[in-house]
Amino acid sequence: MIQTIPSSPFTDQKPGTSGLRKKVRVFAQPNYAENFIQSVFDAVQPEAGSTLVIGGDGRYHNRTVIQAAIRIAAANGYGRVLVGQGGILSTPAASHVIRKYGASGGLILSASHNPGGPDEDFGIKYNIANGGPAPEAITDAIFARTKVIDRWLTVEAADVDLDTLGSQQVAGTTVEVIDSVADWADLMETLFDFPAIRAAVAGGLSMAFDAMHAVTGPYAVEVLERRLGFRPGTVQNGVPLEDFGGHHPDPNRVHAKVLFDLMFSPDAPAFGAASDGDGDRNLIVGKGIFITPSDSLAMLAANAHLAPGYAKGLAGIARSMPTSAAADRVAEALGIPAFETPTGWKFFGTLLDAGKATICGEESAGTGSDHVREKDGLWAVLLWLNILAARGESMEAIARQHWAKFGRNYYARHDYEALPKDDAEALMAALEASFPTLPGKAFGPLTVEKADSFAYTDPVDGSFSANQGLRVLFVGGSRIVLRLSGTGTEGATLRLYLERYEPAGGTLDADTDAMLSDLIAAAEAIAGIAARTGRSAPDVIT
Ligand code: G16
Repeated sequence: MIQTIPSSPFTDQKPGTSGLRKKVRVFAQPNYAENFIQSVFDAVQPEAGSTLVIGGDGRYHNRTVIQAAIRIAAANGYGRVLVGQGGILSTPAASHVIRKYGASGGLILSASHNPGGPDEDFGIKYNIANGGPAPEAITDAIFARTKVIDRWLTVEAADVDLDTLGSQQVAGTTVEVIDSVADWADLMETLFDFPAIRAAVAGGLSMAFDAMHAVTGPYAVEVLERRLGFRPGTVQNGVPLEDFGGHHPDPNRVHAKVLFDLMFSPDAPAFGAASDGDGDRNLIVGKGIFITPSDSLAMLAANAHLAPGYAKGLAGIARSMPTSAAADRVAEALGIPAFETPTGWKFFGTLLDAGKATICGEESAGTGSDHVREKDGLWAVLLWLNILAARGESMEAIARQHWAKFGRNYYARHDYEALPKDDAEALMAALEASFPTLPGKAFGPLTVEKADSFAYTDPVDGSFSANQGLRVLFVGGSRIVLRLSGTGTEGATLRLYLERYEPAGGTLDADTDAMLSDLIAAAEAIAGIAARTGRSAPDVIT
């Protein structure tokens, strides 16, 4: 029996870079999550009997929202709901499950790398039938619906047992609790040379993986320890916890400090990696060498043919605008197209679907390929392992050879977190207003060539997205980019991206901070971050 629950709109349900992310206490308000989920279904209007996938990263509030979502899905005519066991599905695994079982879409419950717990963050994201995040046309329609919604639908039914594999009925809808890991792990075996990696492991290839008490623990234990033979204990912090053990599950040098310190110690294994809350991001660090996400994308693309799944070559490489241009040089050398999209994995979806790009990546530690429609943290780890096994060289040797051939894009991102929203917006507005005066101006040794606000026309479907970040490009190829994050839940986060290119034969072995110091000074002179925000230093440098 379908129940209609009267409700009224919330004004703050605009999806950001990757779905709706808010504090748990916001999501826990009566009708809040229900309104949003109903708005999704109202916007996408699933055909009766469609399949929906539901899974999350296991954070606090996951199970509560999953139970509500199952009932709302049943009331909205879904015929089948696939849920990961324990409510767990990593974001890339959810993408694969949507594709594999022909679902019309999925709800992914995660706030990614943001902390979890009663006072921390939660999120809901809708993915479409290709397995990827809903494009802007759909998120705009969902937002429009949230502004006028006056009811949500549910059914009277007991909670589903999320921990036992198998089928249950909820008011005529079949709910299948599926193994969270198996489908995705099997997919990995089709892409990578597991026997070669196993042989390298038996021959002494060592690694450390920090699952950050987030969703990738079970996935990493399955592929790294069980299927590839890394010693038990290779996966650290492998049990998903509702509060991630009180840490930020953000795989960077600040929040994965223990792994970082290990990799720069005499006891370092050959390879170190970490993943984030929902398993789509990756951190890659070799013994004594950090590989920036932008460089990792470029190096993976340059070596991907060594893995069976990519042996026939790549159709193209796509990166988000703030990501360094390192991958573009690889694309050029391979004679394949390079695409520059706005920030947000959703912008890669059309390129992947059209077969125009095979590998995509972002500076925010996301890398992936056409095997799913999300970035995939452990996929990047496995491709690196495949490359290490095939080349038999160290991470450092591979990185140095790459820079010697392609040149090096020195790169850093400075984040200023929890700024008052008005201040951050005023800073961006003033910066943009100054753009007409900038070309030709010198800041230390740097001269501005061009300054603009990045806009994008999708080459596949023609959709247009404006205001995707402010860029100041200098003569010689260096640049700064400023944007406001679309994933934070507190005030505004200002991101300053810094990039300097040194061609092959140039200074390839210098300290990144030193190489970027002129750009940092220019950014301050141009955008006045310290002056306007009162912050003398960024909160996080990645
Ligand atoms: C999400 C998006 C990414 C984006 C990142 C950072 O990642 O999927 O495409 O690069 O946010 O976005 P922003 O700079 O707006 O905070 P995730 O891992 O948080 O889902």
